[in-house]
Amino acid sequence: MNTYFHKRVKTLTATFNDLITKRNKPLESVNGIYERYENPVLTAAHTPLTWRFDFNEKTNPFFIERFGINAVFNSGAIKFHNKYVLVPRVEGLDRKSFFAVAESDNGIDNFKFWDRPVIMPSANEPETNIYDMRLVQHEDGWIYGIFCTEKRNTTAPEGDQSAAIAQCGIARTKDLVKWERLPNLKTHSPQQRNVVLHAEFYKNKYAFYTRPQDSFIEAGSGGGIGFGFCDDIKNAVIDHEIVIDKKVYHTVYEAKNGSGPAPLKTSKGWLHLAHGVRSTAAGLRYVLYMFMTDLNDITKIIHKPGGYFMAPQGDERVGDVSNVIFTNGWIADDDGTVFIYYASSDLRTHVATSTIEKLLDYVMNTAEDGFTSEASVKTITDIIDSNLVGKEYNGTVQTQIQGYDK
Ligand code: M1P
Repeated sequence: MNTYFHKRVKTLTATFNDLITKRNKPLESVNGIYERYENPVLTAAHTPLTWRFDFNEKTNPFFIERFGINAVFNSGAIKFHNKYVLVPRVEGLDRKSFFAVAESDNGIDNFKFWDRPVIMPSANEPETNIYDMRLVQHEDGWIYGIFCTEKRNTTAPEGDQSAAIAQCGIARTKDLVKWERLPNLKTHSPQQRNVVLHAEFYKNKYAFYTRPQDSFIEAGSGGGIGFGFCDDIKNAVIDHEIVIDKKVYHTVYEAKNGSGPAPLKTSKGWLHLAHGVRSTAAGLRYVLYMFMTDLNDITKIIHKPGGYFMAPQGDERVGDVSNVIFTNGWIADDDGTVFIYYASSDLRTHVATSTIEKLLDYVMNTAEDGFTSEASVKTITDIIDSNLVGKEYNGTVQTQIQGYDK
């Protein structure tokens, strides 16, 4: 029992067990809105060895990896049977993504994958890749998985093997094991990504946040985060799509944006977490931002802080698609704690924690984007004025902070 094979099995198993039982510690929060954590909660290395290696010495004497995993990111999230459950986009070395379920007792560490990946039935149309599931416990009693389904654009010339079409896949389950695949969402947009199902009926209909787009990468005339509803989830057709949160010049959502997880209901309104994208000389930059919609009119934005809520930081900035932070999952506990699962640079999944109270304070009391440098200076001047004694600014250093007792 001391063969090369057995030594490798022992070493890799020990390393794997250390990783999946490692405690995660919160990092000091500077902005006071949320806390990041020391380690990612899921990475490629968290996927079970039994998925990747053949444990039979006869057929795999060198204990070679037979199916490599490249990345575990963009996780749907749900509290299920009292566990914090993530359904990430698991991407193999072959670039194909699939879904798998991982659970943790505390939501911040010790996430363990279930034994087998999700067997997602195919749609009645060709699809090559599936990813970015939004998990929603709908009031109709089903847990929905709303995700992106992608295939090659067969109208593109043979020489163009990148042109693709993205659409919204819909599946539902009661146990996260058996999934019933429903027909893909139909809208008038040639492409759809980042579609999210609202957890409640709206005007007795299923309501969707959409992201119409002209091509696979460009949102183009799609304009922003859209909204529409349909009568029948088993044949989901949105006839009329409106844009509720549009792209705006010189903001963090100038190039495109998209809903993150399904919005959270609070006493003040629906809290939304979304991603915004802008172009830079170094490529696209993806950050997260928040807004709130009205409890009665869920298409009406009533608060929207200026700027980003979270941006890639430190190691998060580097990955397969660098400078990206993306989210499609969060969990709100009954005590008000909110677990935000976000991915960095299309490689790994992290958690940040906050509370409903803090998020409401952030969303309702942070100044909106004034869309000019002058407006930004006005916002900061208002903060300074309320902080410092002596409202008349005469160029001297003012050190006394109003109301702060050292
Ligand atoms: O690569 C960054 C992200 O790009 C896409 O998001 P969007 O549709 O807004 O451009 C998605 O493919 C997402 O999975 C990916 O993380």
